[in-house]
Amino acid sequence: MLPLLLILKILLFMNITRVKYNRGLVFLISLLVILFCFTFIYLSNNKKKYRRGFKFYAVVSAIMFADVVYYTYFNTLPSIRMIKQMGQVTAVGDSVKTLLSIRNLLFLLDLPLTYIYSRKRKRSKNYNKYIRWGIPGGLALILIITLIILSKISLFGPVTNQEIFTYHAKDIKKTIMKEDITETVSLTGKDLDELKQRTKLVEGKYTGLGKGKNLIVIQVESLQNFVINHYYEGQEVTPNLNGLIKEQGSLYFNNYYQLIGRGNTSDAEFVTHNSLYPSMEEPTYTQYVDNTFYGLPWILRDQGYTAWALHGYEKEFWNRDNAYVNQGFQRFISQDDYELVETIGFGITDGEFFKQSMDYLKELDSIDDNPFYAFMITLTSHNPFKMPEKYEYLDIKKEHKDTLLGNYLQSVQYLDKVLGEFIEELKKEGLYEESLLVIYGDHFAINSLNKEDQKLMTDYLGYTYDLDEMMKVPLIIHIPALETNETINRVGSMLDFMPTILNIMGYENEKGLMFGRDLINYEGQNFVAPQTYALKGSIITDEILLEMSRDGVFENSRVYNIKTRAALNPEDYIEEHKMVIEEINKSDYILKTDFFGK
Ligand code: GP9
Ligand code: MN
Repeated sequence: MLPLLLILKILLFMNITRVKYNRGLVFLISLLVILFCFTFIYLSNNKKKYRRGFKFYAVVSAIMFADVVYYTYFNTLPSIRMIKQMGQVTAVGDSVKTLLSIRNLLFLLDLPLTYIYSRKRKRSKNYNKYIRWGIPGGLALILIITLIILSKISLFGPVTNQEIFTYHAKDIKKTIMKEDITETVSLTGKDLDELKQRTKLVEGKYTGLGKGKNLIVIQVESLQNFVINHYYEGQEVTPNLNGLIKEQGSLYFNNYYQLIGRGNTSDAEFVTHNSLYPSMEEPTYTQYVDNTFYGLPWILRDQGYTAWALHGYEKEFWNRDNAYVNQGFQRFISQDDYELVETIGFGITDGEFFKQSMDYLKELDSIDDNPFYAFMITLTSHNPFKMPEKYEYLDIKKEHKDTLLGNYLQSVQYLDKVLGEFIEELKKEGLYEESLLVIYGDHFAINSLNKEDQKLMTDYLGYTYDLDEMMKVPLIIHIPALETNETINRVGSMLDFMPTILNIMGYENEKGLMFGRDLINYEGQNFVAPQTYALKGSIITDEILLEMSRDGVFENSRVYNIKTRAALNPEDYIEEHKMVIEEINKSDYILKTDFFGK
């Protein structure tokens, strides 16, 4: 019975993880592995064979469960290296509950019953050695031959990228052998020259307008771009953000994308501050905690600034307390430094966070005559976005009540309200005119890869809710000295933030290297190279989005025109595809070799 149940679970697993290509072969490999393991256990003469069979069954069920939970969130299977990170995922608390759907739990729910069943099973007769060794041996042979054939016909990668047992086996081998380092190209002299050239400050539009001003950057949890200038049933969702965008001195980047890896929110911070690609192996803040960096906080410190980070959650989360040191922050104001007078979800409400942070900003301002950099990370608008009734300001229609969308809009409006109050406080304290104010979203809130959520959003927005809309976050930069306002619609991502803000502030990046571009002055064609949700090799330009196929075969990729949504031929974008992989590899090389530390 257990083999049969496990085979059914494999089918469910393939369904949840959306195995699309070579389904038959993927299934065949899983089947052979399962049959081999069970015949090996059951045909033996071991007294405890049924218990062993159950153990195998339970372990595989648990792995499938962990995989689908991870997949539901990240659209990719986890690496063994993520085990260290499991604490982070569970700490996400409420959001984990939403991930523990009945469908995912099906992998575990039967375990108590199957356990009892296995304990009750009587030992069957002994098998002779031909059966005992012959059957599992034969199956192992078929499995090996199949894998050899697959590699001969170039299907080994595509199949094993999707098949559970071989995926994990490959991953473990890779981790033990530290194989990925060989994947990274080294930087040639030419590459280095090109990057140095790219990193240079080029006088242009708005250069130096913000020189000598304080910098206040607010990274807003789950703030997507679609809520900007958006009305829900006639109700303006973000009146304060919209007001800020219309104000003189504001730049609004409306074609700006998230760029994150395994470290989610913390990678948004990392990429924003360093203009390097995030790691896809572990959260960058963990994997490269000891590296030397030369990002925005450091550059500003060299200009005499004092750099602090403020976030109302546990300081250890995402390893921030350790990582911030080498990121260049001199002080981290974390949960320990706030009075938890009011909490929602994770912890302190954004309202309280902003209120109490004002005192810290004043303290920061009074340190010396030099300007400061304050990096603030909000918390309340985190999945599952459920707000207490008193903070539900929007009238939500029945059909959206208690949906992800309805709850999300409520939490965004709350954020907008308390942010508006914070801006008023900055004005009162005389800080507004003395500071550049930056606001951006860290990553998506509603996952377009989840069928139900995608349908909900598509029905609501009236156009297909796809990866482009999902990954787009707003970026707003307010510059007191700027006498106009502007919406910049060229494509860009968090990778481009540092060059963009350094141009506005007029500071040269003398010791570091930046992979992004100044979104105000760069003249060539820019691009975005995501690695999560859309896998490595994917690219977004002003016109198209290419989503790299999950089986690793470029020809199976999906390309569409972002404006018309028309499907395009991937072959026409092979050069772009190769180029983004090279870019990411070069950036990985910098991380892996601790380039700035040498
Ligand atoms: C926790 C917060 C949330 O400190 O930044 O992280 P997330 O779950 O969005 O990555
Ligand atoms: Mn986040």
